Amino acid sequence: MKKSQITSLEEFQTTGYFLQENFISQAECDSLLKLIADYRRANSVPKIYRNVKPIPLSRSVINGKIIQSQIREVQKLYETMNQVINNLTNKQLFPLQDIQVGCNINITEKGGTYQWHYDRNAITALLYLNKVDGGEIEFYPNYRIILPNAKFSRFQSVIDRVQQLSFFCHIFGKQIIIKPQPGLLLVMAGDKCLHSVRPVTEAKDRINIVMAYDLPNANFVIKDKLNTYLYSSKKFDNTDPSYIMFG
Ligand SMILES: O=C(O)CCC(=O)C(=O)O
Ligand SMILES: [Fe+2]
Repeated sequence: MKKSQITSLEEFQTTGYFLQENFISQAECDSLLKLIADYRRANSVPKIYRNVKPIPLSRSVINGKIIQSQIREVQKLYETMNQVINNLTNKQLFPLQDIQVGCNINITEKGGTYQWHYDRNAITALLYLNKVDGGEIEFYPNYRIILPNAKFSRFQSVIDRVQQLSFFCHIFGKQIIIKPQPGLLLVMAGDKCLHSVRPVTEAKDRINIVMAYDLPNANFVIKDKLNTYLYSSKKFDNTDPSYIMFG
């Protein structure tokens, strides 16, 4: 292992996240932004709005199936990033089996936000392609009290709800706020790190690529409900899609 790799691994293991500025160059960001703009000129991109408190989910998304078949450069990036993630975590992780979810392009317009949540998967890499006013990601690394083998259970949902109360975060969490900038890479343990996106305050879209990795046998029992919630404009009942709720 290279020395820089060991340093990054230690940093990731102690802090629960990893940041690298200029992971890709401005020119590479521009070329990815152009591909995304070309796609958007020819296709409509669904906007997902879920009126949850205190921060709604309000963003448009190009899902992984489209990326795989039509935006090949982004798909290649998802695949090459896998090695970076494995070096950083010292684990053998893989792209998600659920292609729709594995790699996404999030487009957040003025006023848009992303609700407080944990990701379903173990490791998430966020690559920011541009700079906007507002739109900071706010997160609490390695914050979640996670139930072994019961990450999607009703009991886990109770723990998560308590931990998401703002006074709880302020007392027990370490708050990190990161402004998007072109080429910035943020890697986090997505299922342990509580995170949200603050409102974009200028009339320009915030654009980033979200890449998810996990063990090959990772099983997301909440998959169907959560996918409807995150990717379709269908109405959704009140139960939280991140958990299995009986009765
Ligand atoms: O856009 C971001 O900075 C975070 C997005 C996110 O958390 C997600 O898509 O799961
Ligand atoms: Fe997330």
